[in-house]
Amino acid sequence: LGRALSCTPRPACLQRSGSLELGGGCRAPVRVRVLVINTGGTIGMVEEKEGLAPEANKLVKALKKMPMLHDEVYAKETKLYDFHRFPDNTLVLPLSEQNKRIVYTILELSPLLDSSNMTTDDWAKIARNIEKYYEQYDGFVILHGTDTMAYTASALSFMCENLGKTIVLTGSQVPIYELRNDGRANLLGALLIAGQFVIPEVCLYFYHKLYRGNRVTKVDAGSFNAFSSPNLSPLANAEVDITINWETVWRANTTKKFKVHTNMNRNVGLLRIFPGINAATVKAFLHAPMEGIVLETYGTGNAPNNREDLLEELRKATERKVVILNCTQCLRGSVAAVYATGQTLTAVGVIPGGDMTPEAALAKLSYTLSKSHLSWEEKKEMLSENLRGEMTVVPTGAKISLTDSKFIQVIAKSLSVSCKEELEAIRDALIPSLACAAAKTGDIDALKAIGEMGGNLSCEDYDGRTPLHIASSEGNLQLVEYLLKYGATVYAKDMFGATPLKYAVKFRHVEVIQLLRETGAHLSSQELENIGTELCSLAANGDVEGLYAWHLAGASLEQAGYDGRTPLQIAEATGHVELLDFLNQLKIKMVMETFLE
Ligand code: ASN
Repeated sequence: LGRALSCTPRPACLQRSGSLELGGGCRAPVRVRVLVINTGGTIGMVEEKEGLAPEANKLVKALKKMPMLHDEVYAKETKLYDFHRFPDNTLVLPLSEQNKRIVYTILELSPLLDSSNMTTDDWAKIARNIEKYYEQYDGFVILHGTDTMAYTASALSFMCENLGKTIVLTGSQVPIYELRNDGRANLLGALLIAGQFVIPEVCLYFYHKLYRGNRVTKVDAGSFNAFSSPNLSPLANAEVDITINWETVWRANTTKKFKVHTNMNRNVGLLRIFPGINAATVKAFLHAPMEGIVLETYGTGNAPNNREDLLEELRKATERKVVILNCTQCLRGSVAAVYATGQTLTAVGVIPGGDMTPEAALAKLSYTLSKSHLSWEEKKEMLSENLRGEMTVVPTGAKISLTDSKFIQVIAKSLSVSCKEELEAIRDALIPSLACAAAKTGDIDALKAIGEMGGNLSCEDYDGRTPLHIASSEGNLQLVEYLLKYGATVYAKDMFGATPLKYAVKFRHVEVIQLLRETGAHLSSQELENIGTELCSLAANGDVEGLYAWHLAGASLEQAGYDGRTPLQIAEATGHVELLDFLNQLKIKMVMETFLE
Protein backbone atom coordinates (compact mmCIF):
# COMPACT_ATOMS: atom_id res chain seq x y z
CA LEU A 1 0.00 0.00 0.00
CA GLY A 2 2.87 2.32 0.91
CA ARG A 3 4.43 1.85 -2.52
CA ALA A 4 1.11 2.27 -4.24
CA LEU A 5 0.56 5.55 -2.40
CA SER A 6 4.00 6.86 -3.15
CA CYS A 7 3.32 6.15 -6.82
CA THR A 8 0.05 8.07 -6.83
CA PRO A 9 0.54 10.56 -9.68
CA ARG A 10 0.56 14.20 -8.79
CA PRO A 11 -2.37 16.08 -10.33
CA ALA A 12 -1.18 17.50 -13.65
CA CYS A 13 -1.85 21.08 -12.61
CA LEU A 14 0.60 20.77 -9.72
CA GLN A 15 3.38 19.50 -11.93
CA ARG A 16 3.86 22.66 -13.89
CA SER A 17 5.84 25.36 -12.24
CA GLY A 18 4.52 28.15 -14.46
CA SER A 19 1.24 29.72 -13.45
CA LEU A 20 0.99 27.98 -10.09
CA GLU A 21 4.55 28.87 -9.24
CA LEU A 22 5.39 26.95 -6.14
CA GLY A 23 8.74 28.67 -5.82
CA GLY A 24 10.06 29.59 -2.37
CA GLY A 25 9.17 26.25 -0.77
CA CYS A 26 5.54 25.41 -1.38
CA ARG A 27 4.17 28.89 -1.21
CA ALA A 28 2.34 30.50 -4.11
CA PRO A 29 3.70 33.99 -4.74
CA VAL A 30 1.79 36.95 -3.43
CA ARG A 31 0.54 39.01 -6.35
CA VAL A 32 0.71 42.76 -5.99
CA ARG A 33 -0.48 45.47 -8.32
CA VAL A 34 1.23 48.75 -9.04
CA LEU A 35 -0.15 51.64 -11.08
CA VAL A 36 2.44 53.50 -13.12
CA ILE A 37 1.30 57.01 -14.02
CA ASN A 38 3.37 58.19 -16.96
CA THR A 39 3.51 61.98 -17.09
CA GLY A 40 6.43 62.23 -19.55
CA GLY A 41 10.07 63.17 -19.02
CA THR A 42 13.27 61.99 -20.64
CA ILE A 43 12.62 58.33 -19.78
CA GLY A 44 10.15 58.10 -22.70
CA MET A 45 11.61 60.75 -25.01
CA VAL A 46 12.79 60.42 -28.61
CA GLU A 47 14.98 62.74 -30.66
CA GLU A 48 12.91 65.10 -32.78
CA LYS A 49 13.84 68.03 -35.02
CA GLU A 50 13.71 70.49 -32.11
CA GLY A 51 15.47 68.12 -29.72
CA LEU A 52 14.33 65.46 -27.24
CA ALA A 53 10.56 65.33 -26.69
CA PRO A 54 8.11 62.77 -25.25
CA GLU A 55 6.37 60.38 -27.67
CA ALA A 56 2.94 59.00 -26.83
CA ASN A 57 1.92 55.29 -27.02
CA LYS A 58 5.46 54.01 -27.29
CA LEU A 59 6.59 53.05 -23.80
CA VAL A 60 4.39 49.98 -23.19
CA LYS A 61 5.37 48.42 -26.51
CA ALA A 62 9.05 48.94 -25.74
CA LEU A 63 8.77 47.60 -22.18
CA LYS A 64 7.04 44.44 -23.41
CA LYS A 65 10.26 43.61 -25.23
CA MET A 66 12.47 43.98 -22.15
CA PRO A 67 12.62 40.70 -20.20
CA MET A 68 13.74 42.39 -16.98
CA LEU A 69 10.61 44.54 -17.06
CA HIS A 70 8.09 42.07 -18.49
CA ASP A 71 7.69 38.29 -18.17
CA GLU A 72 5.85 37.43 -21.37
CA VAL A 73 5.82 33.67 -20.65
CA TYR A 74 4.07 34.21 -17.32
CA ALA A 75 1.67 36.73 -18.89
CA LYS A 76 0.66 34.17 -21.54
CA GLU A 77 0.43 31.23 -19.12
CA THR A 78 -1.76 33.11 -16.69
CA LYS A 79 -3.77 34.68 -19.49
CA LEU A 80 -2.98 38.09 -18.09
CA TYR A 81 -4.65 39.80 -21.02
CA ASP A 82 -7.78 37.63 -21.18
CA PHE A 83 -11.13 37.87 -19.47
CA HIS A 84 -10.62 41.58 -18.79
CA ARG A 85 -8.86 40.64 -15.55
CA PHE A 86 -6.45 43.49 -16.03
CA PRO A 87 -6.69 46.62 -18.14
CA ASP A 88 -4.71 46.92 -21.36
CA ASN A 89 -1.22 48.23 -20.85
CA THR A 90 -0.67 45.73 -18.03
CA LEU A 91 2.74 44.14 -17.69
CA VAL A 92 4.31 41.83 -15.17
CA LEU A 93 7.78 41.65 -13.66
CA PRO A 94 9.66 38.39 -13.33
CA LEU A 95 9.20 36.77 -9.91
CA SER A 96 10.98 38.84 -7.27
CA GLU A 97 13.43 37.46 -4.72
CA GLN A 98 10.76 38.00 -2.05
CA ASN A 99 8.47 35.65 -4.00
CA LYS A 100 6.22 38.44 -5.22
CA ARG A 101 4.65 38.93 -8.62
CA ILE A 102 4.42 42.60 -9.43
CA VAL A 103 1.72 43.19 -12.01
CA TYR A 104 1.81 46.78 -13.21
CA THR A 105 -0.49 48.83 -15.35
CA ILE A 106 0.70 51.93 -17.16
CA LEU A 107 -1.64 54.89 -17.30
CA GLU A 108 -0.33 57.39 -19.81
CA LEU A 109 -1.41 60.98 -19.24
CA SER A 110 -2.08 63.16 -22.22
CA PRO A 111 -0.21 65.14 -23.35
CA LEU A 112 3.07 63.70 -22.12
CA LEU A 113 5.19 66.56 -20.85
CA ASP A 114 8.76 67.63 -20.53
CA SER A 115 8.61 68.39 -16.81
CA SER A 116 9.64 72.00 -17.48
CA ASN A 117 6.10 72.44 -18.82
CA MET A 118 4.43 71.17 -15.66
CA THR A 119 2.05 73.35 -13.70
CA THR A 120 -0.08 73.14 -10.57
CA ASP A 121 -2.86 71.69 -12.78
CA ASP A 122 -0.64 68.74 -13.67
CA TRP A 123 0.04 68.02 -10.00
CA ALA A 124 -3.71 67.97 -9.43
CA LYS A 125 -4.20 65.61 -12.37
CA ILE A 126 -1.67 63.15 -10.92
CA ALA A 127 -3.21 63.41 -7.44
CA ARG A 128 -6.72 62.81 -8.75
CA ASN A 129 -5.58 59.68 -10.57
CA ILE A 130 -3.96 58.35 -7.39
CA GLU A 131 -7.22 58.98 -5.56
CA LYS A 132 -9.29 57.36 -8.28
CA TYR A 133 -7.22 54.16 -8.33
CA TYR A 134 -6.11 54.15 -4.68
CA GLU A 135 -8.02 51.03 -3.67
CA GLN A 136 -7.26 49.03 -6.81
CA TYR A 137 -3.48 49.15 -6.47
CA ASP A 138 -1.00 48.32 -3.76
CA GLY A 139 1.47 51.02 -4.75
CA PHE A 140 2.09 53.79 -7.27
CA VAL A 141 4.99 54.80 -9.51
CA ILE A 142 4.99 58.18 -11.24
CA LEU A 143 7.19 58.56 -14.31
CA HIS A 144 8.25 62.17 -14.46
CA GLY A 145 10.92 64.39 -15.96
CA THR A 146 13.82 65.14 -13.64
CA ASP A 147 13.84 68.92 -14.09
CA THR A 148 10.87 69.62 -11.84
CA MET A 149 10.54 66.23 -10.15
CA ALA A 150 11.55 67.66 -6.77
CA TYR A 151 8.74 70.26 -7.03
CA THR A 152 6.11 67.66 -7.95
CA ALA A 153 7.32 65.25 -5.26
CA SER A 154 7.12 68.02 -2.66
CA ALA A 155 3.68 69.16 -3.82
CA LEU A 156 2.26 65.62 -3.87
CA SER A 157 3.60 64.94 -0.39
CA PHE A 158 1.32 67.68 0.93
CA MET A 159 -1.59 67.05 -1.43
CA CYS A 160 -1.81 63.39 -0.37
CA GLU A 161 -3.40 63.55 3.08
CA ASN A 162 -3.31 60.50 5.41
CA LEU A 163 -1.33 58.54 2.87
CA GLY A 164 -1.05 54.84 3.61
CA LYS A 165 0.51 53.45 0.43
CA THR A 166 3.84 53.86 -1.32
CA ILE A 167 4.14 56.47 -4.05
CA VAL A 168 7.47 56.59 -5.91
CA LEU A 169 8.44 59.19 -8.48
CA THR A 170 11.16 58.27 -10.91
CA GLY A 171 12.46 59.04 -14.38
CA SER A 172 15.81 59.09 -16.09
CA GLN A 173 18.56 61.21 -17.56
CA VAL A 174 18.74 59.15 -20.78
CA PRO A 175 15.71 57.72 -22.65
CA ILE A 176 14.91 54.08 -21.95
CA TYR A 177 15.10 53.38 -25.71
CA GLU A 178 18.83 54.12 -25.85
CA LEU A 179 21.47 51.42 -25.49
CA ARG A 180 23.03 52.93 -22.36
CA ASN A 181 20.37 54.41 -20.13
CA ASP A 182 19.38 54.77 -16.49
CA GLY A 183 15.63 54.44 -17.17
CA ARG A 184 15.47 50.65 -16.98
CA ALA A 185 17.18 50.43 -13.59
CA ASN A 186 15.23 53.36 -12.16
CA LEU A 187 11.87 52.00 -13.29
CA LEU A 188 12.67 48.49 -12.05
CA GLY A 189 13.86 49.78 -8.66
CA ALA A 190 10.78 51.99 -8.27
CA LEU A 191 8.44 49.10 -9.15
CA LEU A 192 10.15 46.71 -6.74
CA ILE A 193 9.89 49.22 -3.92
CA ALA A 194 6.31 50.32 -4.62
CA GLY A 195 5.23 46.69 -5.02
CA GLN A 196 6.99 45.11 -2.09
CA PHE A 197 7.13 47.61 0.75
CA VAL A 198 4.55 49.75 2.45
CA ILE A 199 6.42 53.06 2.81
CA PRO A 200 3.51 55.46 3.25
CA GLU A 201 5.27 58.46 1.76
CA VAL A 202 5.68 60.28 -1.52
CA CYS A 203 9.21 59.14 -2.37
CA LEU A 204 11.67 59.66 -5.19
CA TYR A 205 13.80 56.80 -6.49
CA PHE A 206 16.92 57.54 -8.48
CA TYR A 207 20.26 55.86 -9.01
CA HIS A 208 19.87 53.10 -6.39
CA LYS A 209 18.46 55.35 -3.70
CA LEU A 210 14.99 56.04 -2.35
CA TYR A 211 14.53 59.51 -0.91
CA ARG A 212 11.71 61.31 0.86
CA GLY A 213 10.16 63.32 -1.98
CA ASN A 214 10.00 66.62 -0.13
CA ARG A 215 13.68 66.46 0.84
CA VAL A 216 15.26 66.20 -2.59
CA THR A 217 16.68 68.64 -5.05
CA LYS A 218 18.14 68.09 -8.50
CA VAL A 219 21.87 68.69 -8.20
CA ASP A 220 23.39 67.35 -11.41
CA ALA A 221 22.27 67.89 -15.00
CA GLY A 222 24.77 65.49 -16.50
CA SER A 223 25.01 62.55 -14.10
CA PHE A 224 22.87 59.49 -13.51
CA ASN A 225 23.19 60.41 -9.85
CA ALA A 226 21.03 63.49 -10.37
CA PHE A 227 19.37 63.98 -6.98
CA SER A 228 20.48 64.73 -3.49
CA SER A 229 18.67 64.80 -0.17
CA PRO A 230 21.08 67.01 1.75
CA ASN A 231 19.29 67.13 5.10
CA LEU A 232 17.89 63.63 5.38
CA SER A 233 19.55 60.28 4.72
CA PRO A 234 17.87 58.08 2.10
CA LEU A 235 14.83 56.00 3.06
CA ALA A 236 16.31 53.01 1.27
CA ASN A 237 19.44 51.87 -0.53
CA ALA A 238 19.08 49.44 -3.40
CA GLU A 239 22.45 47.76 -3.55
CA VAL A 240 22.89 43.95 -3.51
CA ASP A 241 19.92 43.97 -1.14
CA ILE A 242 17.23 46.60 -0.84
CA THR A 243 17.69 47.96 2.67
CA ILE A 244 14.89 50.12 4.04
CA ASN A 245 15.76 52.49 6.87
CA TRP A 246 12.48 51.94 8.67
CA GLU A 247 13.38 54.37 11.44
CA THR A 248 13.46 57.21 8.93
CA VAL A 249 10.14 56.34 7.28
CA TRP A 250 7.45 58.93 7.96
CA ARG A 251 4.05 57.69 9.07
CA ALA A 252 0.71 59.46 9.07
CA ASN A 253 -0.24 58.41 12.67
CA THR A 254 -3.93 58.71 12.03
CA THR A 255 -7.13 56.76 11.73
CA LYS A 256 -8.36 59.06 8.96
CA LYS A 257 -8.89 57.93 5.41
CA PHE A 258 -6.66 58.91 2.50
CA LYS A 259 -7.78 61.88 0.43
CA VAL A 260 -6.19 64.34 -1.92
CA HIS A 261 -6.22 68.09 -1.66
CA THR A 262 -5.89 69.53 -5.14
CA ASN A 263 -6.90 73.12 -4.73
CA MET A 264 -3.37 74.51 -4.27
CA ASN A 265 -2.80 78.25 -3.92
CA ARG A 266 -1.05 79.65 -7.00
CA ASN A 267 -0.14 83.06 -5.61
CA VAL A 268 3.18 81.94 -4.22
CA GLY A 269 6.77 82.43 -5.36
CA LEU A 270 10.49 82.04 -4.72
CA LEU A 271 12.75 85.05 -4.24
CA ARG A 272 16.50 84.65 -4.00
CA ILE A 273 18.36 87.38 -2.14
CA PHE A 274 21.63 88.57 -3.72
CA PRO A 275 24.12 91.28 -2.82
CA GLY A 276 22.75 94.64 -3.93
CA ILE A 277 19.17 93.41 -4.54
CA ASN A 278 16.91 96.29 -5.41
CA ALA A 279 14.07 97.23 -3.01
CA ALA A 280 11.86 98.03 -6.01
CA THR A 281 12.31 94.46 -7.30
CA VAL A 282 11.29 93.09 -3.89
CA LYS A 283 8.33 95.45 -3.75
CA ALA A 284 7.15 94.40 -7.22
CA PHE A 285 7.55 90.74 -6.39
CA LEU A 286 5.56 91.03 -3.18
CA HIS A 287 2.78 92.97 -4.86
CA ALA A 288 -0.79 91.53 -4.96
CA PRO A 289 -1.92 88.93 -5.88
CA MET A 290 1.13 87.43 -4.16
CA GLU A 291 0.07 85.74 -0.91
CA GLY A 292 3.21 83.92 0.14
CA ILE A 293 6.87 83.72 -0.81
CA VAL A 294 9.89 81.64 0.03
CA LEU A 295 12.78 84.00 0.67
CA GLU A 296 16.06 82.26 -0.15
CA THR A 297 18.60 83.80 2.17
CA TYR A 298 22.32 83.37 2.91
CA GLY A 299 23.81 80.76 5.25
CA THR A 300 21.74 80.18 8.37
CA GLY A 301 18.95 82.41 7.09
CA ASN A 302 20.63 85.79 6.89
CA ALA A 303 19.81 88.90 4.84
CA PRO A 304 21.26 92.43 5.03
CA ASN A 305 20.21 94.19 8.24
CA ASN A 306 21.65 97.51 7.10
CA ARG A 307 19.16 97.91 4.26
CA GLU A 308 16.17 99.70 5.78
CA ASP A 309 14.53 100.05 2.31
CA LEU A 310 14.52 96.29 1.87
CA LEU A 311 13.38 95.50 5.39
CA GLU A 312 10.62 98.09 5.02
CA GLU A 313 9.23 96.26 1.95
CA LEU A 314 9.30 92.94 3.80
CA ARG A 315 7.64 94.50 6.86
CA LYS A 316 4.90 96.13 4.77
CA ALA A 317 4.24 92.79 3.06
CA THR A 318 3.93 90.80 6.29
CA GLU A 319 1.62 93.52 7.66
CA ARG A 320 -0.54 92.97 4.55
CA LYS A 321 -0.58 89.28 5.62
CA VAL A 322 1.73 88.08 2.90
CA VAL A 323 3.47 85.03 4.36
CA ILE A 324 7.27 85.01 4.02
CA LEU A 325 9.09 81.77 4.71
CA ASN A 326 12.85 81.87 5.24
CA CYS A 327 14.98 79.13 3.60
CA THR A 328 18.71 78.96 3.09
CA GLN A 329 20.39 79.15 -0.32
CA CYS A 330 22.91 76.60 0.94
CA LEU A 331 22.44 73.06 -0.22
CA ARG A 332 22.74 71.68 3.31
CA GLY A 333 21.89 73.07 6.73
CA SER A 334 19.15 74.97 8.43
CA VAL A 335 17.86 78.44 9.14
CA ALA A 336 18.80 79.18 12.75
CA ALA A 337 18.78 82.18 15.07
CA VAL A 338 22.56 82.68 15.06
CA TYR A 339 23.37 86.07 13.49
CA ALA A 340 21.89 89.51 13.98
CA THR A 341 21.33 89.60 10.20
CA GLY A 342 19.01 86.63 10.55
CA GLN A 343 17.19 87.84 13.68
CA THR A 344 16.21 91.07 11.90
CA LEU A 345 14.16 89.07 9.41
CA THR A 346 12.20 87.39 12.19
CA ALA A 347 11.58 90.85 13.66
CA VAL A 348 9.85 91.98 10.43
CA GLY A 349 7.56 88.94 10.51
CA VAL A 350 9.45 86.41 8.39
CA ILE A 351 8.88 82.77 9.47
CA PRO A 352 11.97 80.54 9.85
CA GLY A 353 11.74 77.57 7.47
CA GLY A 354 14.21 75.24 9.24
CA ASP A 355 16.04 72.92 6.87
CA MET A 356 13.32 72.73 4.22
CA THR A 357 14.38 72.75 0.60
CA PRO A 358 13.03 75.75 -1.35
CA GLU A 359 10.96 73.28 -3.42
CA ALA A 360 9.35 71.83 -0.28
CA ALA A 361 8.83 75.27 1.26
CA LEU A 362 7.08 76.53 -1.88
CA ALA A 363 4.81 73.48 -2.00
CA LYS A 364 4.02 73.80 1.71
CA LEU A 365 3.12 77.47 1.27
CA SER A 366 0.89 76.67 -1.69
CA TYR A 367 -0.82 73.91 0.31
CA THR A 368 -1.20 75.78 3.59
CA LEU A 369 -2.47 78.99 2.01
CA SER A 370 -5.16 77.05 0.17
CA LYS A 371 -6.72 75.88 3.45
CA SER A 372 -9.39 78.53 3.33
CA HIS A 373 -11.07 77.47 6.59
CA LEU A 374 -7.94 78.43 8.56
CA SER A 375 -7.19 81.88 9.92
CA TRP A 376 -3.93 83.66 8.98
CA GLU A 377 -2.47 82.80 12.41
CA GLU A 378 -3.43 79.15 12.01
CA LYS A 379 -1.83 79.05 8.58
CA LYS A 380 1.37 80.54 9.98
CA GLU A 381 1.35 77.96 12.76
CA MET A 382 0.85 75.18 10.24
CA LEU A 383 3.87 76.41 8.29
CA SER A 384 6.05 76.03 11.39
CA GLU A 385 4.85 72.47 11.98
CA ASN A 386 6.42 69.40 10.48
CA LEU A 387 3.54 68.16 8.33
CA ARG A 388 5.09 65.41 6.19
CA GLY A 389 8.64 65.05 7.45
CA GLU A 390 9.71 67.98 5.26
CA MET A 391 11.83 69.49 8.02
CA THR A 392 13.88 68.35 10.96
CA VAL A 393 12.34 69.04 14.31
CA VAL A 394 14.83 68.93 17.14
CA PRO A 395 13.29 66.73 19.82
CA THR A 396 12.57 68.58 23.03
CA GLY A 397 12.20 66.06 25.88
CA ALA A 398 14.86 63.46 26.61
CA LYS A 399 14.84 60.73 24.01
CA ILE A 400 15.19 57.17 25.13
CA SER A 401 18.11 55.72 23.23
CA LEU A 402 18.83 52.20 22.26
CA THR A 403 21.46 51.86 24.95
CA ASP A 404 18.97 53.07 27.58
CA SER A 405 16.88 50.00 27.03
CA LYS A 406 17.55 47.59 29.91
CA PHE A 407 16.18 44.67 27.98
CA ILE A 408 18.40 45.14 24.95
CA GLN A 409 21.36 45.83 27.26
CA VAL A 410 20.93 42.57 29.13
CA ILE A 411 20.79 40.62 25.90
CA ALA A 412 23.69 42.56 24.41
CA LYS A 413 25.77 41.83 27.51
CA SER A 414 25.10 38.12 27.40
CA LEU A 415 26.09 38.13 23.74
CA SER A 416 29.09 40.40 24.48
CA VAL A 417 28.21 43.11 22.00
CA SER A 418 28.48 46.80 22.59
CA CYS A 419 28.79 48.71 19.33
CA LYS A 420 25.76 50.60 18.01
CA GLU A 421 25.46 48.55 14.83
CA GLU A 422 25.37 45.27 16.72
CA LEU A 423 22.85 46.64 19.21
CA GLU A 424 20.67 47.71 16.31
CA ALA A 425 20.97 44.30 14.73
CA ILE A 426 19.83 42.63 17.96
CA ARG A 427 16.97 45.05 18.33
CA ASP A 428 15.82 44.50 14.75
CA ALA A 429 15.97 40.74 15.15
CA LEU A 430 14.02 40.73 18.41
CA ILE A 431 11.45 43.41 17.85
CA PRO A 432 9.13 41.66 15.38
CA SER A 433 8.62 38.67 17.69
CA LEU A 434 8.35 40.85 20.79
CA ALA A 435 5.90 43.27 19.19
CA CYS A 436 3.71 40.48 17.81
CA ALA A 437 3.75 38.71 21.17
CA ALA A 438 2.75 41.95 22.90
CA ALA A 439 -0.04 42.41 20.36
CA LYS A 440 -1.28 38.88 21.04
CA THR A 441 -1.54 39.53 24.78
CA GLY A 442 -2.81 43.08 24.27
CA ASP A 443 0.15 44.57 26.15
CA ILE A 444 0.10 48.22 25.10
CA ASP A 445 2.81 49.15 27.64
CA ALA A 446 5.21 46.68 26.06
CA LEU A 447 4.43 48.09 22.61
CA LYS A 448 5.03 51.61 23.93
CA ALA A 449 8.43 50.55 25.25
CA ILE A 450 9.29 48.93 21.92
CA GLY A 451 8.31 52.11 20.10
CA GLU A 452 10.43 54.20 22.47
CA MET A 453 13.55 52.15 21.86
CA GLY A 454 13.21 52.94 18.18
CA GLY A 455 11.30 49.82 17.17
CA ASN A 456 9.05 49.94 14.15
CA LEU A 457 5.48 49.04 15.09
CA SER A 458 4.80 47.98 11.50
CA CYS A 459 7.52 45.33 11.66
CA GLU A 460 6.79 41.90 10.22
CA ASP A 461 7.40 38.56 11.94
CA TYR A 462 8.62 35.42 10.16
CA ASP A 463 5.17 35.01 8.58
CA GLY A 464 5.10 38.57 7.34
CA ARG A 465 2.51 39.44 9.99
CA THR A 466 2.57 42.77 11.76
CA PRO A 467 1.25 43.60 15.26
CA LEU A 468 -1.82 45.07 13.48
CA HIS A 469 -2.55 41.68 11.83
CA ILE A 470 -2.48 40.08 15.28
CA ALA A 471 -4.51 42.78 17.06
CA SER A 472 -7.10 42.54 14.26
CA SER A 473 -7.32 38.76 14.55
CA GLU A 474 -7.71 39.10 18.30
CA GLY A 475 -10.36 41.79 17.91
CA ASN A 476 -8.58 44.10 20.34
CA LEU A 477 -10.11 47.42 19.29
CA GLN A 478 -8.14 49.57 21.72
CA LEU A 479 -4.88 48.06 20.55
CA VAL A 480 -5.81 48.42 16.88
CA GLU A 481 -6.50 52.10 17.51
CA TYR A 482 -3.20 52.51 19.38
CA LEU A 483 -1.22 50.90 16.59
CA LEU A 484 -2.92 53.00 13.92
CA LYS A 485 -2.15 56.18 15.84
CA TYR A 486 1.49 55.09 15.97
CA GLY A 487 1.77 54.67 12.25
CA ALA A 488 0.92 50.99 11.74
CA THR A 489 -0.09 50.37 8.16
CA VAL A 490 -3.43 48.83 7.20
CA TYR A 491 -1.94 47.72 3.87
CA ALA A 492 0.65 45.24 5.16
CA LYS A 493 0.27 41.78 3.64
CA ASP A 494 1.52 38.61 5.29
CA MET A 495 3.05 35.73 3.38
CA PHE A 496 -0.41 34.54 2.38
CA GLY A 497 -1.19 37.95 0.93
CA ALA A 498 -3.68 38.66 3.75
CA THR A 499 -4.21 42.13 5.22
CA PRO A 500 -5.24 42.92 8.84
CA LEU A 501 -8.77 43.56 7.51
CA LYS A 502 -8.95 40.00 6.16
CA TYR A 503 -8.20 38.64 9.64
CA ALA A 504 -10.77 40.91 11.25
CA VAL A 505 -13.31 39.51 8.74
CA LYS A 506 -12.22 35.94 9.34
CA PHE A 507 -12.74 36.27 13.07
CA ARG A 508 -15.77 38.56 12.65
CA HIS A 509 -14.59 41.48 14.74
CA VAL A 510 -17.14 44.01 13.58
CA GLU A 511 -15.80 47.07 15.43
CA VAL A 512 -12.25 46.40 14.28
CA ILE A 513 -13.48 46.02 10.70
CA GLN A 514 -15.23 49.38 11.00
CA LEU A 515 -12.15 51.14 12.39
CA LEU A 516 -9.85 49.65 9.76
CA ARG A 517 -12.27 50.70 7.02
CA GLU A 518 -12.43 54.21 8.46
CA THR A 519 -8.63 54.34 8.16
CA GLY A 520 -8.85 53.41 4.50
CA ALA A 521 -8.35 49.65 4.69
CA HIS A 522 -9.86 47.60 1.90
CA LEU A 523 -9.64 44.02 0.72
CA SER A 524 -6.98 43.59 -1.94
CA SER A 525 -7.84 42.40 -5.44
CA GLN A 526 -6.26 39.05 -4.59
CA GLU A 527 -8.39 38.77 -1.43
CA LEU A 528 -11.54 39.60 -3.39
CA GLU A 529 -10.85 37.12 -6.16
CA ASN A 530 -13.06 34.02 -6.02
CA ILE A 531 -14.75 34.93 -2.75
CA GLY A 532 -18.14 34.03 -4.30
CA THR A 533 -17.77 30.41 -3.24
CA GLU A 534 -16.84 31.36 0.31
CA LEU A 535 -19.83 33.70 0.53
CA CYS A 536 -22.12 31.00 -0.83
CA SER A 537 -20.84 28.51 1.68
CA LEU A 538 -21.62 30.98 4.49
CA ALA A 539 -25.07 31.48 2.95
CA ALA A 540 -25.65 27.71 2.80
CA ASN A 541 -24.88 27.56 6.53
CA GLY A 542 -27.19 30.50 7.24
CA ASP A 543 -24.19 32.36 8.66
CA VAL A 544 -25.52 35.93 8.73
CA GLU A 545 -22.71 37.14 10.99
CA GLY A 546 -20.02 35.88 8.62
CA LEU A 547 -21.68 37.50 5.60
CA TYR A 548 -22.17 40.73 7.52
CA ALA A 549 -18.42 40.84 8.29
CA TRP A 550 -17.58 40.51 4.58
CA HIS A 551 -20.13 43.18 3.72
CA LEU A 552 -18.65 45.60 6.26
CA ALA A 553 -15.20 44.98 4.80
CA GLY A 554 -16.46 46.18 1.43
CA ALA A 555 -17.07 42.87 -0.36
CA SER A 556 -20.04 42.67 -2.68
CA LEU A 557 -22.40 39.92 -1.50
CA GLU A 558 -23.81 39.60 -4.99
CA GLN A 559 -20.88 37.53 -6.20
CA ALA A 560 -21.70 34.10 -7.51
CA GLY A 561 -20.05 30.91 -6.31
CA TYR A 562 -18.54 28.21 -8.47
CA ASP A 563 -21.98 26.96 -9.60
CA GLY A 564 -23.12 30.40 -10.68
CA ARG A 565 -25.53 30.97 -7.80
CA THR A 566 -25.39 34.06 -5.60
CA PRO A 567 -25.72 33.99 -1.77
CA LEU A 568 -29.26 35.35 -2.19
CA GLN A 569 -30.26 32.48 -4.49
CA ILE A 570 -28.83 30.02 -2.00
CA ALA A 571 -30.72 31.67 0.86
CA GLU A 572 -33.90 31.43 -1.20
CA ALA A 573 -33.25 27.76 -1.86
CA THR A 574 -32.56 26.95 1.80
CA GLY A 575 -35.31 29.27 3.02
CA HIS A 576 -33.25 30.69 5.88
CA VAL A 577 -35.53 33.55 7.01
CA GLU A 578 -33.02 35.69 8.90
CA LEU A 579 -30.49 35.47 6.09
CA LEU A 580 -33.09 36.22 3.42
CA ASP A 581 -34.19 39.22 5.38
CA PHE A 582 -30.59 40.51 5.70
CA LEU A 583 -29.74 39.99 2.02
CA ASN A 584 -32.97 41.56 0.82
CA GLN A 585 -32.46 44.59 3.03
CA LEU A 586 -28.97 44.95 1.66
CA LYS A 587 -30.30 44.79 -1.87
CA ILE A 588 -32.91 47.49 -1.17
CA LYS A 589 -30.20 49.68 0.40
CA MET A 590 -27.98 49.30 -2.64
CA VAL A 591 -30.80 50.13 -5.06
CA MET A 592 -31.62 53.23 -2.99
CA GLU A 593 -27.97 54.32 -2.98
CA THR A 594 -27.66 53.92 -6.74
CA PHE A 595 -30.89 55.85 -7.16
CA LEU A 596 -29.70 58.70 -4.91
CA GLU A 597 -26.40 58.97 -6.80
N1 ASN B 1 13.84 67.95 -19.50
C1 ASN B 1 13.63 66.65 -18.95
C2 ASN B 1 12.37 66.72 -18.09
O1 ASN B 1 12.43 67.19 -17.00
C3 ASN B 1 14.82 66.22 -18.14
C4 ASN B 1 14.79 64.76 -17.70
O2 ASN B 1 13.77 64.15 -17.52
N2 ASN B 1 15.94 64.15 -17.47
O3 ASN B 1 11.32 66.33 -18.53
